[in-house]
Amino acid sequence: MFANPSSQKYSALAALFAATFILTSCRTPPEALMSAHTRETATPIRKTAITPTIAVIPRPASVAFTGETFTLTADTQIFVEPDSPELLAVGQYLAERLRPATAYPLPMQAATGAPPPGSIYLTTSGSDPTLGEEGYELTVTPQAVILSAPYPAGLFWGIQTLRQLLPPAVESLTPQAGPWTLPAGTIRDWPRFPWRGMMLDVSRHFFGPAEVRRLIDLLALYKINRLHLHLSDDQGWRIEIRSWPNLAFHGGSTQVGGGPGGYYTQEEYADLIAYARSRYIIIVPEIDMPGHTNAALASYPELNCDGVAPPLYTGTEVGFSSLCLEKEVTYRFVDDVVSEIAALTPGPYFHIGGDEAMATPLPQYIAFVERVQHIVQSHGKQMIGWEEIAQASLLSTSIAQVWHGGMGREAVRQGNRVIMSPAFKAYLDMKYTPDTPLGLHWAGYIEVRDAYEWDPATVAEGIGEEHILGVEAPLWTETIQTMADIEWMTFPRLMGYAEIGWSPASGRDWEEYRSRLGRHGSRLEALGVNFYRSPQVPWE
Ligand code: TNX
Repeated sequence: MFANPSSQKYSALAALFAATFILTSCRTPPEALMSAHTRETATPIRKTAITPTIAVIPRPASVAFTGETFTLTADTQIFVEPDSPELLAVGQYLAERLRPATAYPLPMQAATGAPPPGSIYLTTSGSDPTLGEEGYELTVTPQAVILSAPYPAGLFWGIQTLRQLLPPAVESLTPQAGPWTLPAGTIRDWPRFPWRGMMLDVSRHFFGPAEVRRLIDLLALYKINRLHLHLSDDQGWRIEIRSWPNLAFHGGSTQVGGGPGGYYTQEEYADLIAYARSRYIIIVPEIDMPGHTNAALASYPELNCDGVAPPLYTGTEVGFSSLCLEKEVTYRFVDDVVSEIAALTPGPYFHIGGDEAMATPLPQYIAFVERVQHIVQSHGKQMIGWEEIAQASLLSTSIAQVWHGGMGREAVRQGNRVIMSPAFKAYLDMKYTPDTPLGLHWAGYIEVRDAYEWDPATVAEGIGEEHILGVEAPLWTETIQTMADIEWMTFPRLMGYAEIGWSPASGRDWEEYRSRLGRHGSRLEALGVNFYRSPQVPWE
């Protein structure tokens, strides 16, 4: 781990760690490591399963604790490698998470020599490249905490593990009693899938930037790395488009139930993107088309085949609206919208919706998706669409989001990758039980156990591990009106989806998970999360 010459200056510290742990070879590929960690070896490492006091979610790929501890004190300092603004930002993020509850100063600085005993040290140089883009290694001894990763994203996810190794009270925003003790040992960890997402429908009910930022912070704690924003639907258009201003002014002026709605200005949207990026989360913007477009049709009469703008819609039916696919103005509209949003979005994806186009004839639908696919590509983005898009001929870079399965197979047959969001397992708007006051139940009831006990690689016939980019849990908001509602439907089910997306499939077990999840009750409380206290979970 410290063999790289560029990390020579930390060799004293490295020797200290080498004395405590004999680490698995840096070159060992992740798959081999998984089996290595289930074998008994002759090393002095005391390997245990996650010990009763450790409750990291998602479960790390490999864990070995020594039984010793490291304790944060008023003298603890955070060091990062010099010369990297990104690492400094990650170090700053860690300091900001730990300062309120500990009330320690936790000064953060670039290290120019071996960090003194008692420090936390974040580094990318000399790290194990086989950990990949998001993997990390966290080494804790009684003397120091060393977090190392090939890329800053791995350090960021490692920090989430570090947070979860500390007592739950560390999440509090007011000073709490310590001691702030971490278990000593080594965690080597990397994700199973590159896509671990949540979708928030801000169209049926609008949620402002402050609410989205809070959600982003909660997603980060569980290593969720995509936030898909459903920015338009029949009930509301939620992003300013300068070349078509009435979309937001008129189309964004209401929501389900007739409330005032709202929209993000381009500046607010760009700020959200930057905020998410600082949490290593990519925002995926969705403009749903050609159906789910009443808000746009109401804002511009020329987008309608009969040239007449319908009234705004505040109900919850689906499948009644369609852009007029015979008119050229429709494609100019799509090009302008994609162009403006793509310019604001550094992430590589643009989601075109494409679901439930019941008011569009199928041949026209197919031609539309194929044309829009090229528009999206011309603005430098990869197209994503709900699985219905697989009826069209897809470019190899396009991605289908599976929600019922049938057409997802068609995407796979074409050689395209899929994101798994099976409604009966992964829809956050489904009620937990018949008694859940919020939500729908057309795809069934999804208790915490149902949300956890499934696997993306076996849930849909004909779709296997090699076709899957990852998992995403959508929260449709027909019945969701407040941040408290979002939290109630999202937590704790999202933690299960996070684990399905991140942790190795082997060894995933409900009984073990539910006791680990139970230990997150007080952490969620410290964060002020309004979560569903499922009777299936032994909450602490
Ligand atoms: C189906 S799933 C929809 C949404 C609804 C949701 C409610 C999908 C791609 N479309 O328009 O909000 O059901 O659960």
